[in-house]
Amino acid sequence: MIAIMIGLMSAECVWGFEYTGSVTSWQKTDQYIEFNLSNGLFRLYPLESGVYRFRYARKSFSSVPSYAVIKTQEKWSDFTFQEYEDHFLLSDHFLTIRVTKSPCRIRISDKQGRIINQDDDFLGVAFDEDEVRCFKTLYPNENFYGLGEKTGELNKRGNHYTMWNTDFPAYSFTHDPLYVSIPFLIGIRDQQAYGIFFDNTYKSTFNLGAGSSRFYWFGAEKGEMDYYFIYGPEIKTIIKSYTNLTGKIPMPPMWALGYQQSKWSYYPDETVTALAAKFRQRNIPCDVLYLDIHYMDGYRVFTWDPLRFPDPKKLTDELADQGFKLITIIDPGVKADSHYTAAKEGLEQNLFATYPDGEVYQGEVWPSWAYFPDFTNPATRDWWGNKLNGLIQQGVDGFWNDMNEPAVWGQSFPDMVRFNGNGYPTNHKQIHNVYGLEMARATMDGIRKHSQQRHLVVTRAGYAGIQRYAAVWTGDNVSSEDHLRLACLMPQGMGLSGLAYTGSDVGGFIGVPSPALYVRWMQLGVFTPFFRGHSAVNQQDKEPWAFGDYIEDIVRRTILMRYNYIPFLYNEFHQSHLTGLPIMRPLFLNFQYDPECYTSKAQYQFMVGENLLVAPVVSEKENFKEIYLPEGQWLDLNSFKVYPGNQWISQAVPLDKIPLFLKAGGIIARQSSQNYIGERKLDTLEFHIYPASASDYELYQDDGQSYAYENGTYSLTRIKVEQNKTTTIQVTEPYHQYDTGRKYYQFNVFYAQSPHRITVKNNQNSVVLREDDLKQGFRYDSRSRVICLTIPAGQDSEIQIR
Ligand code: MIG
Repeated sequence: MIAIMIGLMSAECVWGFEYTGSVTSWQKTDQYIEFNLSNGLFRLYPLESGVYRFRYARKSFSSVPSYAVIKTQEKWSDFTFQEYEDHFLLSDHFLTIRVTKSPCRIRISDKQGRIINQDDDFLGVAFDEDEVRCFKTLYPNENFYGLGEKTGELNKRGNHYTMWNTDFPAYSFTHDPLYVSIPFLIGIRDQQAYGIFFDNTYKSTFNLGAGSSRFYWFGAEKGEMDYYFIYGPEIKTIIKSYTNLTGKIPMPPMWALGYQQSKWSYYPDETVTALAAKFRQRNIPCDVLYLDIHYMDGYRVFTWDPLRFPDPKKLTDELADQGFKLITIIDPGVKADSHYTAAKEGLEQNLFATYPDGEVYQGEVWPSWAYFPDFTNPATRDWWGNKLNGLIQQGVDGFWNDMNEPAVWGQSFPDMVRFNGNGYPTNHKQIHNVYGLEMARATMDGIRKHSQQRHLVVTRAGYAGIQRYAAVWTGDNVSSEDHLRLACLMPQGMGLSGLAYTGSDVGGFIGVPSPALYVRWMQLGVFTPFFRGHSAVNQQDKEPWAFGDYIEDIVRRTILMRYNYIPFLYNEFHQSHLTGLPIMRPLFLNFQYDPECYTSKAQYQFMVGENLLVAPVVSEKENFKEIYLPEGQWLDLNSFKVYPGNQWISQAVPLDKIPLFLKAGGIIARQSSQNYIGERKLDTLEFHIYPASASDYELYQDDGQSYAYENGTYSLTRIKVEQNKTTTIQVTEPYHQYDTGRKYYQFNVFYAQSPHRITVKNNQNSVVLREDDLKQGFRYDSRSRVICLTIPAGQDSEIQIR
């Protein structure tokens, strides 16, 4: 009894859980402040204003480098640190971190003294054998977002999540876990946000108030309690900081923004060329075709089935002639076959994961028994990249990494299987969640080494940082309304978690969509970064023409629309590449202080970039959609009606309609549609403008295929709009190291009444435009109230409308 009392008092060990105890001594180094605790160690790393790393261990800190964090710690000392009698205070520009001595607990407040986040007073950081946990006070009005690829509503409060990459086909609306683990969380209270990134690759848990209203906690079955706290209060600031740590998306090839068609599986080669021809005959745009596992010789990676695909280079050449790219699936498992080159090489060079006694591990997957490349071994990654080069030389344009959780039949890759761990030998427990990340890394490194052209990598599994290498698709979904809704929600949640390039199997992987479900999914796909139709084996066809002429016609126009938006979307990808912000965004990311944007109903709408609001119909039956318009004025791009914001409106949604709204001040670059990206040189770039008092837009362009942009070969076009009595539009080209080949700018300006006079000035002259003369003038469409005028590109100009 006495012993228990003492245990409780000192709060170090209570019935199994051990707590970190009290600060016994401390010291400050260049990089961190280290506290010796009565029952553990604690290091606090100040990284930059508002960003701190908290690290706890029982006895010693591990030296294993992070798989996720690529940013090295910079010298930063713009903070003060002081010891007081019973606590320490660390203060920077935004925050005060209070570290109490006994017990050692953290409390983080802003400069107004408002508590942002704090440890549970009693529980704090705890260990139970190998297990580590951190308990945080849970506030009644606190909600949680992020966590990467998670099902259910965007708000994760009240639920319990596991991070353990799992192949779970036909998952339900709330199933957990799935293929990807992103242990990054955004907490929001009173519309003020902070982020926590728990960088631990072992199986981990986020309990966000499931079963307790006192605390939320995150922890892992092993490893360190190692987390980054990122102060907002802007959600955007948090995502930028988080992706500063873990990386941003690379610029994809521009064709990767086009429509992509997949199926398990298209074969033989004539089926693939016929499929390509069908898209062209029917004038349905498409850029990429996929080969699923049947293209290989007995599921052996890096090989082709000699009967189905006797001449791969001929196939890729023929596809290239028709404007198609080809992506092949690449699974990690290497068939255990003594006559197979890849297996022989891997064994000879010790590139596969092994049992602790040195025997090479075999797991059963598509090729039957297979070896698993140890992608945490640099030599394996190098070898893998060289193997991929064979396919690159055959004209393959990208790789689709599947089964890289890693999945094996039976879903139980043995715990004790050994991995190199990039020089820190370890086992599957620690590696499981980063296996897909390291495979994608090997793939991207191989591409960069062997080709001057950008290729696309698509992955199913991943860990924090996967955005650096690959687009992520949401795996084996179902042709159902629930999954249409998930296809809207999951990419939004992933976008909050650093994964900007995401999408779902359009139409659903398993099952048969109703025609209406298929159309609605396509419409959502147009505004989802990764836009690919896919289908499981032995299903009814799901290509755009599979549902009859009427549906085909709607789907054609839907996909054409995607192609109209390519300049805008490509620019959004570039923005994301620079900032880490998502392309497809929950409303509350742009309108953080509007409570309505957090409602369940509003989560079935999203923003693309800053000003385009998309309200996809996520039902196969409904004829009306209620749409929330946040603050500002909104131009309905279907009816050209203007709506004031801060209200819900209801709209009829006939099957061919995608509700779309442009915010006042919004500027969008578009172009005419094509059958595929780069089909012809488009000499006109369109700007669609809804003028507000003042707004601007910068459009980034490059060749869309090489890495020349990294050395400055790109161009920027800037549009500045001001509206008072006159509407002035300035277009400048402040940077043009890349020749866009653009001859004209076409401006489409929403203007409430017929304009009196429009003048265009450039360096040489000033011209008054005539109405209804598209060459020397403008046209005003009194129905849509849009002025359309075209001016030569390649020079700075100013348009004045009165
Ligand atoms: O065990 O390659 O998620 O897209 O078509 C199934 C066959 C393996 C799962 C992927 C799916 C792909 C399928 N794969």
